Amino acid sequence: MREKTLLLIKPDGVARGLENEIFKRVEAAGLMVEVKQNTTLTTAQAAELYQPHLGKSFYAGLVKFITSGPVIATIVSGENAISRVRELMGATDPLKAAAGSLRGDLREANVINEYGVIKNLVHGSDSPESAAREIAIFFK
Ligand code: IDP
Ligand code: MG
Repeated sequence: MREKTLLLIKPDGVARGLENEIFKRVEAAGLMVEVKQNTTLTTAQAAELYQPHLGKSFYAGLVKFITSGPVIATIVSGENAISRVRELMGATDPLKAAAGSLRGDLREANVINEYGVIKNLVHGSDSPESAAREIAIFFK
């Protein structure tokens, strides 16, 4: 099924200048980066993005980190784009992410940041419902 998903390059990915490498890998996988938006999240946008994590011990850190600097929000489309972007990203913990995945190949030595949050470069929607909700945070 042809799908759209939100792929967001987080502040650590932008600060390290990894956007071209990330987009190259997405396109090499046959997916299309339809639109890109350079932005910095407001606290309200961060709260919406991370609404499923409300109540977790690392929630406050998540919001602080994602609003701490510029990000690039994109809509990626293609056949099974949601699961394929998740595969390209790799596991949440970069130390467990497979070789060949973005998080595995591009990880830093220290994977926890000053907010107590796992630094893993990218966010990708995890279901069709999340994709619709998350795309709407950035694209009207
Ligand atoms: P995902 O990004 O692979 O979908 P989620 O479980 O949705 O992972 O978590 C959202 C983000 O929260 C992760 O990308 C990571 O930055 C952070 N995170 C997840 N679990 C932990 C944790 O146990 N400690 C600190 N940060 C975490
Ligand atoms: Mg998630």
